[in-house]
Amino acid sequence: MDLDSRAKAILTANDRGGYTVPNGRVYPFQWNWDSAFVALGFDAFDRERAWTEVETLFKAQWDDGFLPHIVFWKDDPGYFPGPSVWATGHDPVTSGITQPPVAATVVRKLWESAHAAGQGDAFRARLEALFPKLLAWHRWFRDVRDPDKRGVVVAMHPWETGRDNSPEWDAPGEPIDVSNVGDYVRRDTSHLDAKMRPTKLEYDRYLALVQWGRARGWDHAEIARTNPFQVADVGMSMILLRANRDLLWLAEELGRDADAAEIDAIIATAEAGIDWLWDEDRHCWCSRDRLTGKHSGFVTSASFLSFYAGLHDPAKDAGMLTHFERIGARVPCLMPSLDPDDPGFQMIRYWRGPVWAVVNYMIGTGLTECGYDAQGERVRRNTAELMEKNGFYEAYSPIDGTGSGGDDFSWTAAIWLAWAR
Ligand code: 9YW
Repeated sequence: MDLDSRAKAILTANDRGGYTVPNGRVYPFQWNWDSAFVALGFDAFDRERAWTEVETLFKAQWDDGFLPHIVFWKDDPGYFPGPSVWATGHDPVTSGITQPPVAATVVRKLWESAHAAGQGDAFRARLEALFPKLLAWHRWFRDVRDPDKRGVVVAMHPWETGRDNSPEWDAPGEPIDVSNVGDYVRRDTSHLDAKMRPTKLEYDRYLALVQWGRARGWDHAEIARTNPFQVADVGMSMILLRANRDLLWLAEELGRDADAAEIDAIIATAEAGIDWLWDEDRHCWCSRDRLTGKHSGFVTSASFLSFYAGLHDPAKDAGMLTHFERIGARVPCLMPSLDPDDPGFQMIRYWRGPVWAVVNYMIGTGLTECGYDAQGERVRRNTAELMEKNGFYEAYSPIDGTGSGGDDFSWTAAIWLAWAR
């Protein structure tokens, strides 16, 4: 079977009727940012189904605008922690944390593609229905995830960042008390080699934070005030800035002037404040602990999302392009999730080395939009090569292309269809 057909077959097989699981065995529920990227893949062959993917995700939105990172439409024993551990009491049952807000950017793409195909009229009502939901989620970020009004996203859990066990969370995670976590049985390491997965200490911290939120009834404002882990994540911050630019574009498209002015103000706050994430010593964008003020000092794949965020600063761009060239000379396949010159770099352990196709899509798109065509094309080509050689894995080694995590992975197949091929 050719790669296009294989990618479509993966999305079709992982479709559970209105939503798509990232991988049937390892991740048997609907994940937030996975679904948004999956919609881009469906859009290459089934426009109707693409819109439904996003609409189903937003059916799980809470009244305050919060959009959960997992929706447990149907229970499944294959994943831990499941709905009873989160105990959010929401219907449908969801987790209590969010994930990187790529949805507005995806919805703009879906809309542009419908429009270009002459189907603008047919999809306009669906865009009009989604718009206020996207805006409500973005307001939620502004109101409960940016306490210092810097225009960044302060993550309350490593899982919230989507880059679960990045070393960026090691030092900020130290104050998390894991002494009362209790016994639990992980499911991930029964599906996958433990060498690929987070360590026991990391999992204890994840669970301690889930227990913290649950003990506070998932009151997001209270959690934001008291949580022992509060990190301004460079990835989410760049992604949200980009998403707000796309939401502004949509507001203008729909003639929603008051909303456009409000989104404009959110963008202005970010443009004025996001420099807080620039680490002058490392000459790099990186995450920063809100509680200690310390920069992580790690060059990660998320560092390269400043282009996608539409930031233009000649000195900072030059700094990032220098890192790009250095890393590009060290590994055949960009973009490793951690700098290969870092002593903690590992070829297959989650978010400490492997390449994720979705992050590459954002990095490559951003570089190309900013006029760095050769760099953007290198990222796209490397992404395609990984899939051509090894199929549609969750992630890949930047050194030899070995697949890691689950195979037949939805968002990887989607990125092939939407961009890499
Ligand atoms: C986990 C589904 C999710 C992604 C995350 C990724 C991983 C879940 O898989 O997290 O339990 O490890 O880190 O970004 O949404 O693909």
